[in-house]
Amino acid sequence: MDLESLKETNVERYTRYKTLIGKFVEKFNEDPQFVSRAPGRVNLIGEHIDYCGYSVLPMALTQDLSLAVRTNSSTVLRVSNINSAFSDYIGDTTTFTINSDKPAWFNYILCGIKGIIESSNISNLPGMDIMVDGSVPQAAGLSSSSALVCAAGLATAHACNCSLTRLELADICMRCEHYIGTQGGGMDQSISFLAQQGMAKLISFNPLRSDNVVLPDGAVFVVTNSCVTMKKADTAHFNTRVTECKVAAQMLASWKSLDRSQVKTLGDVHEMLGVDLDSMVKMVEDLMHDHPYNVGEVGQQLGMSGEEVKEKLLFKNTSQVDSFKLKQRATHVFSEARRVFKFKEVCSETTNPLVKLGELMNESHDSCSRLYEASCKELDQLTELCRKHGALGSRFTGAGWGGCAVSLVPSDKLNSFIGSLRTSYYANMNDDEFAKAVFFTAPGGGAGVYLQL
Ligand code: A2G
Repeated sequence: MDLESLKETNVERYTRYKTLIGKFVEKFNEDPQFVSRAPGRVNLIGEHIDYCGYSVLPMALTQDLSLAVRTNSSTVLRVSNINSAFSDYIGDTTTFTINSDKPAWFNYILCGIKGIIESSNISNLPGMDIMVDGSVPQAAGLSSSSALVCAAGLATAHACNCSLTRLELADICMRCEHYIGTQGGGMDQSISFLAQQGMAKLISFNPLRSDNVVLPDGAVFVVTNSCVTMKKADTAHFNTRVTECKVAAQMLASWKSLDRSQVKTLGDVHEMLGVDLDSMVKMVEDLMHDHPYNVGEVGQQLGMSGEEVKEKLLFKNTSQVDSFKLKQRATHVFSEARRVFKFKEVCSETTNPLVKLGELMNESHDSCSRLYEASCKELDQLTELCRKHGALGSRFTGAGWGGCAVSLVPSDKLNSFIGSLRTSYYANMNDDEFAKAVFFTAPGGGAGVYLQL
């Protein structure tokens, strides 16, 4: 699509891009050749299960990360952000390195570029000048970082004329974000590429696919920011949970005498046993004890020394972890996977689906908070308030430990819901801040490129 056609279809985005282009010209003294954009997402249900191989159910936001881009005749890579709080980056497309110890914002762009270089065997990537504008709230669980990876991956693919499908781009970007160090699943990058306007998506993995989910009428999904910021890559919380799930999968495989070399995720164990999810929940209940496992106990069961457990099952930033709540984490994963399928089923029911969807969302929050310990007191308080003020269901969305909640609110209660939150959780905010912290959007479309003609 060319940029000018946006004037007809999306004047707000068109105006925003005109400003972005203006900033590009100010910085680099030339027009950009194109703008690549990738949306953030709100996950409706299916939290912390994508990296265990299970399907999740997000929708894309209309907010996105947008990059104005021009290739240059050298190999110099210059990245700038219209928000001056983000420092400039200057590097070289042939020699740049990604810092995963304390990743600065532009490292997510480098991940996207590296992903395309490696997957498409590009040896002569030109230099690029890039100006970034983000409208996804940051460190809020709405996937602003993955949107940046995806927009950069798409820009690089476009700059190099690589013809890749959306599925291929999603697959490349979900892998290359691992260069940053967090071992996430592929939900964020997949919905960013595979989203379709007006649809939520059931995203499934191995192989990656997406199925449309039409959300029922009569209610809206409202996003509310807890205002507790959470940068996944800055703490070991996220990778600790990934580790616990990996260890739980190995332990279950060992108890069930499966070939452990074939088992990477809890989903693998499930698939190899060929039973249903109810049976998996029951199996965890029967086989695992409530108190945490330690490296010694894990090693004993798996026939490994403590050092081997650390080497084979832990990540760089979880190497000190010696307490694994395997029963709680595995119970969350299998029961959450069951809730995702139920949610999709209920979406197509005609009789009163909203109440059931709300219940599933509440159960999901409870499980994420109590069993997975990925919530925080502000998110627990906020979801509680949302229910009190009329939401049929409310849960945190994204990685957790801060960030946003998503609530299912009947349309006829929307005004009173927003009004009550304004005077309770958000009483200390001004109107501008409140408008950014609480919003609802219809499902947005996926990533794309606009040409500057
Ligand atoms: O937490 C993050 O958003 C993860 N994304 C995503 O894959 C998923 O695991 C989610 C929790 O459900 C990244 O790590 C990029």
